[in-house]
Amino acid sequence: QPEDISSSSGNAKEIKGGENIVVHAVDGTVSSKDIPTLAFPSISTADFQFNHEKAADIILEKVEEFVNKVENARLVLVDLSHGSKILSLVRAKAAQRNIDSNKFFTFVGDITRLYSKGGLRCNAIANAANWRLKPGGGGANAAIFSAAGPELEVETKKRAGSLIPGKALVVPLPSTSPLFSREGVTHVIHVLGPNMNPQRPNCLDNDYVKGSKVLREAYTSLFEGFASIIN
Ligand code: AR6
Repeated sequence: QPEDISSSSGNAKEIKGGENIVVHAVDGTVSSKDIPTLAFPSISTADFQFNHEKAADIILEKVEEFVNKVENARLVLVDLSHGSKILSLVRAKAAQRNIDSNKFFTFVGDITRLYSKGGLRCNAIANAANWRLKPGGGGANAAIFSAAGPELEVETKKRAGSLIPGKALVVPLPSTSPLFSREGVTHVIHVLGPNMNPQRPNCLDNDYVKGSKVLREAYTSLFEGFASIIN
C-alpha cells in the first residue's frame, strides 16, 4: 500500500522525497490520513510577546468556529518543545470545550519537519510572518523560509510585498521546494499577528483591546485561507 497525501486538485502526482519516502497523491478518495490538515504555530506569542493566556483563548475560539463550519479538515497547533506554555494552556482549555480531538489537536515538533520527523502529514503550514514577508528574523519565519528554499520567497513576492497585521497570504509551493518534496506541504500561509514587542514594528504598547481584535482577525484570515485551498 503506497503512502499517500491528499491533493486539493485531485490530480495524480508522484513526489519522490528524501531517503525512502515515495508519496503518491491519489484520485480524490479520502482516507483518514488524507484529511486536509493545517499546522500552525501560535501567532504572536514568542517574538511578538502577546499574552499567552489571552492568545490561548483566542486560538480556541477561532478553532472552534472553524471546526464547526468545515467538515473534512484538521487543525494542528504546533510548538517546538514539550514544555511549551502555549500548548499546555491550549490543551487544558480545549478539554473544557466541546472540540472534536480528531479535528483539532496539539503537536510537538519543528513545523518544517512534521512529516519527516513526526510522521504527521500536513498539506499546509502557517508562518508567523513579519510585515515585509522577508526571510530571517527568528522563530517560525526563519525556519520556514530556510526549509522551503528560495522558491518560497519568489512565490511570496509574486503575490504581495507586505502584510497588514491581522491578514494572511496563501502561497502555493512549487514541487521543487524541499518542504513540498520532503514534507508534502503544498501551501505556506503567511500570517501577521499583533505585535507587543517594542523592538519590532507596529508595537501596540500593551493595548489588548486592539491586540485581541487583530489576533482574532489573523486566525480568521488564516483559517479562511486554508479553507480556500481545500474547497
Ligand atoms: N516549529 C514550530 N514552532 C515554532 C518554530 C518551529 N520551527 N519556531 C518557533 N516556533 P515566533 P511571533 C513557535 O517568534 O511571536 C519572526 O522573527 C514559537 O515557540 O515565530 O508571531 C518574524 O520575522 C511560538 O510558539 O512568531 C516576525 O518578526 C510560535 O512559534 C516575528 O518573529 C510563534 O513564535 C513574529 O513573532
